[in-house]
Amino acid sequence: MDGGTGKAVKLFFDDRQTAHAPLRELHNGEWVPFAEDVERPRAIVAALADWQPVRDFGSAPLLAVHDADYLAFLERAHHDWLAAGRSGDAIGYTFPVVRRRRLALGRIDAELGAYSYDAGTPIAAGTWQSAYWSAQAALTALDHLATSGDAHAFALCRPPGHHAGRDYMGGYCYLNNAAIAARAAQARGLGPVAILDIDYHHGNGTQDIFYADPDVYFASIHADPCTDYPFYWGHADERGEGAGEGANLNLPLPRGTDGNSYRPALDTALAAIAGWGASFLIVSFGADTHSSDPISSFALEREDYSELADAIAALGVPTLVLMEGGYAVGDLGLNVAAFLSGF
Ligand code: OKP
Ligand code: ZN
Repeated sequence: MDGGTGKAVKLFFDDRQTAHAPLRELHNGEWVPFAEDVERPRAIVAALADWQPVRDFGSAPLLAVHDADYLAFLERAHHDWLAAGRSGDAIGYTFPVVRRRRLALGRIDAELGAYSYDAGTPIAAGTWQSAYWSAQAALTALDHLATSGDAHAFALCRPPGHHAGRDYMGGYCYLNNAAIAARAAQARGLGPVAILDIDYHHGNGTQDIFYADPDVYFASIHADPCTDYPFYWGHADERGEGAGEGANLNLPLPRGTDGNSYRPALDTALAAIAGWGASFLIVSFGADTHSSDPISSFALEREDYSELADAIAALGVPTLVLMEGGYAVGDLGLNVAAFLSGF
């Protein structure tokens, strides 16, 4: 705990996270400018002072979550795309649905489909570099918590991570930063670890990674997947499986949810996390719950964010905050600052 000293939460970001700059994405049947734009991290960096350097913890912590063949694919995909005579961003268009075999196929288009579940996650020249340093930012912030005695830290993860699974990308996500940090926290003896996902969208990748795992609790508050991306995950009856049964909590909320109607869900999630006995918390924070978000439909306001953070901090466990979504670039910096001010 901070002990009421009021010192600011340490912030972690690396400029190589801006190398990732896809041009466009397929959205509701149209090509539109890529919403997960480099202006997002720039706006957050500009709104807050005193950023800390990111250290390189190598690929071992990534391999604790992701398959080696998937990581190798991410690293070479854009090169293979160019080698196939293409230009621009690598993007798939054929996916191995429904229940097709896992085949080792060489053609880049087949690989792009096999390692993703949507067409909203292009791979540009700088994608691997940015995804790698985004994960390292999370690991550096975790290391800070493990060694400093501080109770809270923030990694400006970008690209985000919560839609990425063990062997797939999706929803602007390539490496699951929260899962990578959770495994690293366990390895440092900081567990039991809980992940609280308060992005507008369900964190399907994080859910999948820990679905049968009794040692990481996952709670997510998000737009009802009956109406919103990612549709096929995030329903309230998904409670984990096998040994992980009961360690997954989905709290879907309707479009239009504002701060007042969001708060009971947060209290439910926090009570569940406390009851489960978490001693370390990772927050997947999305500011796309804000009323001004261009791709989302909740109605939280800036002042709600400091109250959410205040409630989370009241759990009294060390907490690593990781950035996920938030696309209202004009409001984003101040919304993130408001959230962090609540700790
Ligand atoms: C990422 B995060 C494709 C349409 C689907 C994906 C939304 C991903 C949100 N263009 N959009 O959770 O904020
Ligand atoms: Zn989101």
